[in-house]
Amino acid sequence: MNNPSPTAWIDAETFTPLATADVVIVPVPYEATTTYRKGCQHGPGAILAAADQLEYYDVELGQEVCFQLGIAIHAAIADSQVQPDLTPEAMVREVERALQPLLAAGKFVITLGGEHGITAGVVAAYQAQFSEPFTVVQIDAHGDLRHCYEGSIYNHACVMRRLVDRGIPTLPVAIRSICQEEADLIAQNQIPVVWDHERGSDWIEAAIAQISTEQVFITIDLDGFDPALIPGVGTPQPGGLSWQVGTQFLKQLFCRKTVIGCDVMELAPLTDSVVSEFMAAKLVYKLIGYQALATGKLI
Ligand SMILES: [Mn+2]
Repeated sequence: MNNPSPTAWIDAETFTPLATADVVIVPVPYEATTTYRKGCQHGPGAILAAADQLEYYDVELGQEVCFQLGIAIHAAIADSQVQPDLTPEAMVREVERALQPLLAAGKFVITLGGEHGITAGVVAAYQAQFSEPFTVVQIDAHGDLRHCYEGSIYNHACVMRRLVDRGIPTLPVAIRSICQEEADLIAQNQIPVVWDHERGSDWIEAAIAQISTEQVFITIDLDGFDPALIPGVGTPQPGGLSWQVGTQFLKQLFCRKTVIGCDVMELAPLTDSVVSEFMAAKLVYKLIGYQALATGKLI
């Protein structure tokens, strides 16, 4: 049995060893190109600290998810505090290199950011490992489809463009802030955007029907959720997913598609509120629970 620590489902010191873990959490506390409120380099640490306060028992799944599979915490990579001069381009390569052996070993990896630009390296590692095509489902307030922003093609505002340029199918969800260049690209490439203002009662069904591949990678920019729920993001936007609807969508994705991995990005903790990191930690636990449900690991 790969039981986690009895005192915390997500404790870096007493956790399941990497070799026997089913799920590996990879913290990437990297921040260089964020443009408004800074602080996402502190996101992974805040999520892990908040996770320590969660109940093991998932009320929706009706069991202690963390005892049904082994969860390991990887050492932080591309840490801005350790490597303050690491360029975004070098970071993307470092993330890709670090994830590859984990994916080759069959681990289910959840990457924690850090700025959304990290996803370019994350997805490159999945491309190297998985020969079958996959769709990147993006929960985000912003399109992130600019070719270049503030002089860098690795800016967090460009991350989805990097994936589109590589021919990866994408499904952006809860989008409510783009520029003209992005609107033109969406029209030209016929990217099936689930606009936040157009989400009706049956949007989850319609969204999943737009996914043409069996395999899916999920990238979550936390600003895709309602900023009333997660105010601790760098560039908040009104609107977005509620907790119930967001988790329902994720559950459907896990149960109806083959989710090959996830990342949770852009948490920039506030100094006077722990709501954002607590919600992010619970979201990570839901991702683990849904993966366990979809792969038959729950009792
Ligand atoms: Mn984003």
